[in-house]
Amino acid sequence: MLIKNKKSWEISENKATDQNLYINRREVIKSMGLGAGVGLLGASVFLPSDAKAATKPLTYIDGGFGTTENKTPLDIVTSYNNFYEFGTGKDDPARFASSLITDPWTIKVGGLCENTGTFNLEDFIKQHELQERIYRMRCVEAWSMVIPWVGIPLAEIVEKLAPTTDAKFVQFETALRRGEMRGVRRPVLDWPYTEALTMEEALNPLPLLAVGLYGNSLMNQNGAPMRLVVPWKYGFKGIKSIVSIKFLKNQPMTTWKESAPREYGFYSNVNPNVDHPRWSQGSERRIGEFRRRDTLMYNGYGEEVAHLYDGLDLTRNY
Ligand SMILES: Nc1nc2c(c(=O)[nH]1)N[C@H]1C(S)=C(S)[C@@H](COP(=O)(O)O)O[C@H]1N2
Ligand SMILES: [Mo]
Repeated sequence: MLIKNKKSWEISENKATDQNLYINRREVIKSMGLGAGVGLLGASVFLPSDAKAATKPLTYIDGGFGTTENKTPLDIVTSYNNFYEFGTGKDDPARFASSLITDPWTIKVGGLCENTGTFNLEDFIKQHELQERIYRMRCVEAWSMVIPWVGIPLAEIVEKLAPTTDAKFVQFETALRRGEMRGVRRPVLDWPYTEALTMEEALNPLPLLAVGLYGNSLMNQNGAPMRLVVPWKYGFKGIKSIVSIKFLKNQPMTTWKESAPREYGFYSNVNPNVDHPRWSQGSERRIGEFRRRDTLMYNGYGEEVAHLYDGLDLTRNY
């Protein structure tokens, strides 16, 4: 007991030191006026060396989803984010998410499955081999990136947890820590952020529980220590900093659908033919490129997932 306490104290002390170092380096960069060349989007200043300093290298295999497209540079992936728990500005997560304590981290597994319980993240991960998957990510706001994720196929984890035959949906929940997440002090969304997939979607080979990107563990702004990536759906389905996984019989409410049901549906598959009520979904701005790109049906992953939606009316926003 005593040893355990001492250990966790040591960890937080180390973390605090890292954070200060990290902030100081950013201040130095700012004061040197080096920001302009990096701040392509006017987002906060971030150099790849900063990003590396706060993460650790991972061991992984090639997950078989390469790309000929240009990957979005690391400094953009880690500085232009949506993570409303830390504020609604694109640069808020990079500025404020370091306050989230991600070690130790536990995941609660519940609902209709055999292996319910509360697991340490390391125990959860160590039974699996990490894979790199390079996926397009299309935000519902009509911008996109190409990101080399490192993680575990969700299907592998679902199979390990052994859902019962009654389980038709899997629901995820983000941490809710008022002291560590400055954005949750305002009722911007109905916290905690939740998302869900049908069991069929969860068992498809594409969805990834990501623990890293560009070969290193995730930074907090990208959803450390573990977040979902569902490349054929709008980015908001990719819930960050997951603390709970639950198997359900009925379709649960999800955060963005609850917030604006006429604008965001449960499925939210990328579909260039169904516009958002306030903007077109026909094209997108690939961050870092000059010309807009056409948005692809299912974000280009139709071969893998179109069969999941046979019989669904694709002219509607679900
Ligand atoms: N908990 C939580 N998860 C979230 C969000 C959020 O605000 N809170 N934003 C979503 C949205 S809208 C997008 S586009 C992606 C962005 O992921 P990235 O910042 O790692 O690129 O995260 C998604 N996951
Ligand atoms: Mo998004």
